[in-house]
Amino acid sequence: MTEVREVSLRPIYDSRGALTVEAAVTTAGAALGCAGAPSGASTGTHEVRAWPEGGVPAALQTFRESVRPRLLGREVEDATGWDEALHAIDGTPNFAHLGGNVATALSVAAALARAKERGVEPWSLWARPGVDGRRFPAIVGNCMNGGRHAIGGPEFQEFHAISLAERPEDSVRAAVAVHHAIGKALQGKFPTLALGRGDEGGWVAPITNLEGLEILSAACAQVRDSLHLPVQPGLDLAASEFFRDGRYRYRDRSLDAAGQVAYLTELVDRFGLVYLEDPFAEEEFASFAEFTQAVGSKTVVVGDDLYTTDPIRLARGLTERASNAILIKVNQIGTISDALATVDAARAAGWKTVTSHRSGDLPDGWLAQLAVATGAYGLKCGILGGERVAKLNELLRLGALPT
Ligand code: 2PG
Ligand code: MG
Repeated sequence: MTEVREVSLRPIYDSRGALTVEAAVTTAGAALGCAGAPSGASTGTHEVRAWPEGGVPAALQTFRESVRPRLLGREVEDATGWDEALHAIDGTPNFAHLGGNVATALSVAAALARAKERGVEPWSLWARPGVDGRRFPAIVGNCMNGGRHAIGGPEFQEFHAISLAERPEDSVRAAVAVHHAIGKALQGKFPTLALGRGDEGGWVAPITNLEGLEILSAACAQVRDSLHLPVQPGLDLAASEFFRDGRYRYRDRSLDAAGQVAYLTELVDRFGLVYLEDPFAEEEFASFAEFTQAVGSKTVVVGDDLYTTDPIRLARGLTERASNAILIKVNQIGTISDALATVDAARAAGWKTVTSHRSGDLPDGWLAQLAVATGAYGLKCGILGGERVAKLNELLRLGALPT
């Protein structure tokens, strides 16, 4: 029995300079767990409310007045009880009173304090049945940014290196090498242009979707040849962002649902895409299902805005066979316990899970722990930039632990 002696919340800034919060939980045994809440730009409609009315200042006030007093003295070992208390204190179905980001920071901070108290790695507290901590996820590494994460880039939001080597030291090396190779390719293509990087640390350049795919697949091929490591191209389209009045609106074309299915099926074959996230808008379960039927045997089809880590939306996806994988973002649903319940439902159906950062994130490593704990297919955390590399470095640390 170890009780929570102190719990605090303070304002901090995320990688985009947006105000967010960091929670700190201290146990009676002086174990301290700290976690900040990340935040999205291309958020799904069905995510829990990130902040209450009044934003971060209101969230801090609510915490001081009505949350902290009800958390002090709780048993830190009772993970489920802690997360249930957050729901009970909030009293709404979507964390509208506390803010889902406050709940996320408090849920993760308590888990990290629990791990410290026990002297174990956090993954072992979150481990799903059959997970032993020695299987590591692929890196789903953002190399080029577009959409809402980059001004002047392509419509597709994220161009990924899917780095599939078994050992983190290999998968991270290959992902970083693809990022570097893309930088060189872009410098060659635009010798006089000042190139930039987007919200998730991927390159931004004035290129089309197809040019982006050509550069990405060439960089992956180059790294496969030089390092002899498995790395393949993938995409997060975040298609809700360019879906209006029933059509996917690109600069050079406008496609209905059937057109989008045909277009993406062709891209999968042409570029050997092994990963496609949110290829359709967030309510388009039928299009997802049609596409998964067509390419699901060779490609990981992932729902992000489609599911928002919500077990009810996942259940619909399972019934309709809308995809074969789900993205897991803790702050889409609010607590670690809720996220793990969704992971369990996906795993029970044989679906893959991908543990994901947000476009506004923090230099914390716990996401890598969660990916390992849940036997995730992928850790989606970007590649370069302090808040991205922090997660890769945590994975490297876990990979280097003695067996
Ligand atoms: C996504 C995420 C992270 P955001 O769409 O998958 O890459 O972006 O955090 O802006 O929702
Ligand atoms: Mg996404």
